[in-house]
Amino acid sequence: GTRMKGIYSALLVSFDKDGNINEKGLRQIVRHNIEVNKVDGLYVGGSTGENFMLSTDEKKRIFEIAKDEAKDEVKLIAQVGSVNLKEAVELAKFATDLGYDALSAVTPFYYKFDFAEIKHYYETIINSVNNKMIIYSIPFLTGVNMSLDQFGELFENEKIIGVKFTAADFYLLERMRKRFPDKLIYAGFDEMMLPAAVLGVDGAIGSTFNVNGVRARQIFELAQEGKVSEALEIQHVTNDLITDILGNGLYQTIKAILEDQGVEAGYCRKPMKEATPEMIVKAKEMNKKYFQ
Ligand code: HMN
Repeated sequence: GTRMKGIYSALLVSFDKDGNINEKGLRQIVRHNIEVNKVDGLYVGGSTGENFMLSTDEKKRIFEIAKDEAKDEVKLIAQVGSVNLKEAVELAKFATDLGYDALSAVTPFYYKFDFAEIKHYYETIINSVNNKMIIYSIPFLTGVNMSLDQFGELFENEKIIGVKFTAADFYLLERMRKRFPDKLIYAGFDEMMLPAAVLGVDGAIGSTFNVNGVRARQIFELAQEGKVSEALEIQHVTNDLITDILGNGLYQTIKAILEDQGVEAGYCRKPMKEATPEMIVKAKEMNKKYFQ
């Protein structure tokens, strides 16, 4: 478990204007994360990867390209979760065969699955492969809120090694940290990284690290050293950036900033909209303000 700690970019995927994977651009995003953002790992196939709008073959192709480009330079987590459980199992096997260090799966969404169903979903995926599982909890998008006891029940399975906690419930986060000291907890909201780090998370997984990975690491490491006010200064700058990004369109803006830095980050997949000229102008201003 400990070797999986650290800062992970939730990997963006480059698409061309027609919504096809741009392999060259995807490889550039991987390289940029390793060389410029200096991340410890990549979280592939998450929300940021526009994963839930893709076909099974496209998801596999992205796992292949990311692994082929990153090799063993950084840790790789494959998000394989899907409401189609058979697809999730297929992707889990595929990513495991490629050599991914761990799997992650979003809580099954859309239908109101009860906890027994959620538990069956995780057990089915992880028992089909020789790999480890990180629960992906993101209640604001899935509507699934699990309790401390329910996390505890899932964590009884030794192969379920942690959780990506994309929530603002710091009470629950503190309770989890105390009760599961040996499980990996990753913070999922970049704008709340400092309080999560103070509560002792093991790492963070975020979309904005694709451009802001260096500041993210500073916040995390300063917090771990107990230098909270120094970390807060960097969180303030980071949150000025995140506020600007969220106000302009999350993934479109991060991609446009990367484009301005010479990385072919491309378009978003429909139904996500294309960045307007105004959005691109604002992204360029952000690149100038925060990265030059
Ligand atoms: C993923 O699955 O791609 C990410 O790990 C999700 C990550 O938690 C991001 N959440 C979403 O995009 C919904 C955050 O990095 C988020 O984008 C950021 O904190 C800005 O709100």
